[in-house]
Amino acid sequence: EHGWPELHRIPHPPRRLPLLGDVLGANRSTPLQDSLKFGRMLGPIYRRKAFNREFVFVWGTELAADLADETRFAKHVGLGIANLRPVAGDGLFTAYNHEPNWQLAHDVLAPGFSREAMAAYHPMMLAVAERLTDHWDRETAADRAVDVPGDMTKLTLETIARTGFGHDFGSFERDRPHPFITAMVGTLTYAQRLNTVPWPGLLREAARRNEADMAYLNRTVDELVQERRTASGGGDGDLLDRMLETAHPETGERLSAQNVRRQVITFLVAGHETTSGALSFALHYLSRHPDVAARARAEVDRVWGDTAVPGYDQVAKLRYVRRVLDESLRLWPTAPAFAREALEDTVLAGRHPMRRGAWTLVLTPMLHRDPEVWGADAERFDPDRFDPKAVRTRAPHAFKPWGTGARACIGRQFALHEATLVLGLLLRRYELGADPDYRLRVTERLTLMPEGLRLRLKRRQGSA
Ligand code: MNH
Repeated sequence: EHGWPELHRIPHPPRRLPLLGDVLGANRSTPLQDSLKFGRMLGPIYRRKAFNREFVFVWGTELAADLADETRFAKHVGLGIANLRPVAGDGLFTAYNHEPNWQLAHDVLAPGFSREAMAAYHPMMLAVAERLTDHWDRETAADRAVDVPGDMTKLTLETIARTGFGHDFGSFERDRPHPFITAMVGTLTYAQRLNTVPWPGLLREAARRNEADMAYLNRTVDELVQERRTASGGGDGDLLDRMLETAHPETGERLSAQNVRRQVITFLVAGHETTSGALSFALHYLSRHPDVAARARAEVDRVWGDTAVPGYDQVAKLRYVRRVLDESLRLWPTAPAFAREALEDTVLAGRHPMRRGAWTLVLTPMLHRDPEVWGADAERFDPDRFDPKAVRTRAPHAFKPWGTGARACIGRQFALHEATLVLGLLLRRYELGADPDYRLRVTERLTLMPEGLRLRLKRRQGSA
């Protein structure tokens, strides 16, 4: 039961088939980009049918703004996210709103993203960035192009592992991705594929591999926790310390061992995959817009001067670099959708009745291209869309890369600090040369990533 009494008023694709519904002709490996095509064709609210179930999609700004009302709507754990429950259970990202472990873990972990906590992560973020530039210096000296998404994934995995868990995966010392990454990509891809078949039994072979991937993730995490429990010193109040040691300030409750396992997996995955994509898209656009890159680089030179190592406070001062990131997240929000459900019977935007529990998926890449807000040139990359005056005068809730409300991204400041710092360091050190033959292709595994993006770098004169 879909819970939309007037579903017939919501447009759907013209060709519908029994059983298969609207899936035929759809590309199974790019469900999100497929949904964007339907969005362009059908407008700000539409539905698709898959295996006799109706799904409602929304991308109009007015509708998205109404769905942000926390008194009438809340996060819905559905589709791709629900498929991650076997791995991440009631971890922060996949918890149902009513599960007590959500509030408990949220309250215990939120201080891990405070200003003080972030300032303590800063030197570790710098150390990881240095491993990246060492690697890119070597590639560049050998006249090789660099593998942007591959290396951004190494960078962001090492960053969350070090800052959050005091762990080193040694990603930069490996030729192939760490098996943790392979297992993670396996489970994300499997979770996405589950949405493309009428019953999971059709993926028996893939399900077997998924079991093995999940077992590997659990093993890795158990070892990491064991390491900490037997270590003499703690982690100086890092995320793992909080998970293991910190009691809730009011109730005194602690996370159970099983829940810690789920939080560690959640943070290792949520804490790097989307940031890696965001950095990769930003580098793609910087390489394609030399004027933007020059302006951003001039800002870095001006704000950082010749300080060898930028301090914590010098990162947020890179206002234009930050706009480059925002504009990249506008065009390719790397967690490209979030779901909202009605808390009571209500009427969406005064037009679409929803029963309690009915839900819809907000397609952020389309929301971020709504011509009524972003103009007829919404496809164009232009960081000036985020200068303070433009932001002040824009409709609220038109930019939602971090989701919305109580369940919005807890790691937002972490991701922004890390990504701004790294872009600053890279702009200061290299000229970014695009491959003129590269056409942006976006791969999906619930998250988005520019596929096959390589850049040729040149060390800048006098860069330390
Ligand atoms: Mn993050 C939730 C996007 C970086 C940890 N994140 C969300 C949601 C979006 C999102 C969207 C809401 C999903 C939903 O409503 O179903 N997150 C991002 C993006 C980046 C990102 C685009 C980087 C760019 N996220 C990070 C980082 C961390 C992190 C870094 C951790 C260090 N995110 C989370 C967690 C949640 C979340 C945990 C779930 C929060 C909750 O439900 O309480």
